[in-house]
Amino acid sequence: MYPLTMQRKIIHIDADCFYAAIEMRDRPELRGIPMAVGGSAERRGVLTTCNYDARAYGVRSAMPTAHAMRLCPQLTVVPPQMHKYREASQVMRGIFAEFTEVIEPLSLDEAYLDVSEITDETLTATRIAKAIRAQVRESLDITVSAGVSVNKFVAKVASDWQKPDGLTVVPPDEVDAFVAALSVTKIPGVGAVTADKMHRYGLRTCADVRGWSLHDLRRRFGKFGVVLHERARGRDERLVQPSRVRKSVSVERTFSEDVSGPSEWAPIIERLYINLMERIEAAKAWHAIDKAFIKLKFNDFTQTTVERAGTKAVEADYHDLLVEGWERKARPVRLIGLGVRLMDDGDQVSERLPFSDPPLAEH
Ligand code: TTP
Ligand code: MG
Repeated sequence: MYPLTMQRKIIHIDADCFYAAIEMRDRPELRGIPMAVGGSAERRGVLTTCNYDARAYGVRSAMPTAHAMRLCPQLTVVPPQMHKYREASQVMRGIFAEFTEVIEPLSLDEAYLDVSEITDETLTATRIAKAIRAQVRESLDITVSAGVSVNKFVAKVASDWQKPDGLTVVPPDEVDAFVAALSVTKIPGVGAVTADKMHRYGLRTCADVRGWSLHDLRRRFGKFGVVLHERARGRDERLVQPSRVRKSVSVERTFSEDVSGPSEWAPIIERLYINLMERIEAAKAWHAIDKAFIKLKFNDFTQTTVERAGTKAVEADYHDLLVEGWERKARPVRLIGLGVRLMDDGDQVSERLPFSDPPLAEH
């Protein structure tokens, strides 16, 4: 059996006061003053969002505009321009797609990314998050906050941690302590009613929840008790579900020191092959395998790929393909990738493929 102690790397991205940020970008006179996007008070309008200056007055999303005006009489309210927000959202998704195919958008301004597949030593999840933040700022002139951790729950809490314009990384060995101290209200699904109930039982932090057995949590909170039991321990197995069909599954590894060639790489290939099998299994993509492919980057930074159709991705194929690719240059290698291309017809592949369970930590 393959070891299943795989570590995932999940990034959650959420733009800061998204609609308001776009309006401030386009109308500089709105910057630095409390402003909101929404319907007018006279027409019993509601706010979609507001900038952080307005939040200082207690103004919030979904608040009736009339109420917001009482909290902050100088509030400037502008009407929404959805086409602009949709366009900005497209640009953001294009930036995410430069890094991974495994993107699950949650709304126009929010998405999960699974970057576990990227095992390049120079491109850690934290670097990817930094690069995304910088590119969004550059292309759109707005800020996004990002959270990086081992699962969706912790990544999402982390992206909110230092909003606006924040980056919070919770590495694997800090998840336990980070979650222990969290208020239960940070657990998605704990709204005002559940929070009140939990507080009545003395459950304020995730550490408090850990003191309860699964049995007791289920008894008091029903099915949601199972979620509470998991989240309180920083666990969340939910996959990042790409909205687009995957076209390939692959693993790759960059070396800190170049590998001279086939005579040296057998153990590396073996390990990568196991990772690839795990990926395919996690993506439930066995039936859709169409081709096997390899990728090599040489120490002169040129890159080559070799494909073989009509294979079910057996290990011997990869050895052949790697040798074929290597002989094109016969130079030391700085990156090796193994993958499969997937057919885009067939019942299951045309659905959203759940992806991706994590690789063995390859460093
Ligand atoms: P959010 O990400 O929830 O809020 P936000 O981006 O405005 O602020 P934050 O910095 O806290 O992330 O929502 C994204 C956009 O969705 C928001 O700009 C406006 C819209 N929206 C509504 O139209 N109605 C709502 O009730 C909420 C919460 C958001
Ligand atoms: Mg947002």
